[in-house]
Amino acid sequence: MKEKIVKILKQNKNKYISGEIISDELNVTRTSIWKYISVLRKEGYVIDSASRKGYKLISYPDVLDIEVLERKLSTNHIGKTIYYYDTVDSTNIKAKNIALDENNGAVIISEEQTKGRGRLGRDWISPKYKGVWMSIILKPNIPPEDAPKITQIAAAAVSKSFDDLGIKNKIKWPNDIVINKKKVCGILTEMSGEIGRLKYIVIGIGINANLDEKDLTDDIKEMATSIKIENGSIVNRENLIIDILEKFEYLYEDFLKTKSLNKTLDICSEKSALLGKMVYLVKGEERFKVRAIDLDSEGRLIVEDKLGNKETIISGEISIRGLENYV
Ligand code: BT5
Repeated sequence: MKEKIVKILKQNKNKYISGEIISDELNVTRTSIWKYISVLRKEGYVIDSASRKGYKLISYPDVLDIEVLERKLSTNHIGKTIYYYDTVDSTNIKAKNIALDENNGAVIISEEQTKGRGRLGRDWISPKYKGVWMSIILKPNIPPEDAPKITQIAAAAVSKSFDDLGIKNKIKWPNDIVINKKKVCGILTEMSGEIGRLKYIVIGIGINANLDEKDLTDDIKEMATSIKIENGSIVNRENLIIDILEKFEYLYEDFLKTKSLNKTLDICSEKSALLGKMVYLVKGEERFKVRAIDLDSEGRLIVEDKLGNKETIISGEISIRGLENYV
């Protein structure tokens, strides 16, 4: 019902439409229309009301149009089933709850997360209507230790989609996309399986698309930003999601077919914020100064210390920091 009222209000944007006309059209009482209008106002719709004239829609939040998204998406598997929510605890939690019974490629998208998670149990801020908070369920026939490769595929897909939308960005290995040295996107890969047998992988992608300064808490302000803050204009989230899912499918299918990450690694190397730079490797309380020199064929980071000793880093428990800034 709420959606139907919104539709009528949008058709009459900037002019008054009487409660009576709406209630006749939808066959409900004027009191219930009034109740729905109150709910909509709480959700961020600005609706003027005037006695004897009715309601006038002034502005509305940027709600995802999933029908448009589904219609435009031209993938074979990824996003063929989309679960769309107004609010959830975490799209990764939702995905894990249904993964065993779901098809490969199902996608969970929410306008808001109340318990969004980063790696190592960190919080992920996910304000309503402002970001891309989504998870993809995958059931590839690969060994569990290959799961981090899917993180690289997702990072490459997001980075290339940003490029296509004219958003300058870099990939900060293993799971961040940064703009002007600050993080706008994080990827959280989780899996379920036994030794040698993978049941499913959930790839969570969080993008600070249209967050404003006030949405970023003090503890993350130094390191985090949004596309809107950096570019000064609102991103169309539907287009962004479509582009990411299509690019992700292309790289993911290529990886399964060829058993090689080459296409992904070309992008990850070209767009790397780290390669060639001195960085800190942070392992718990310890940190080591090293130079990031390459990605190996498995998507792991190769670093070199000042004595020339090389080490290959797997993504797990490691964080990378720039010597002065986040990157
Ligand atoms: C990540 O963790 O980067 C993975 C984030 C994954 C989020 C998605 S949203 C959809 C899906 N459902 C979930 O519950 N999660 C996934 P990590 O590498 O631990 O990075 C966390 C750090 O990123 C923080 O400490 C901040 O410095 C920075 N950051 C940037 N934007 C942030 C935001 N919106 N909220 C919290 N931290 C943010």
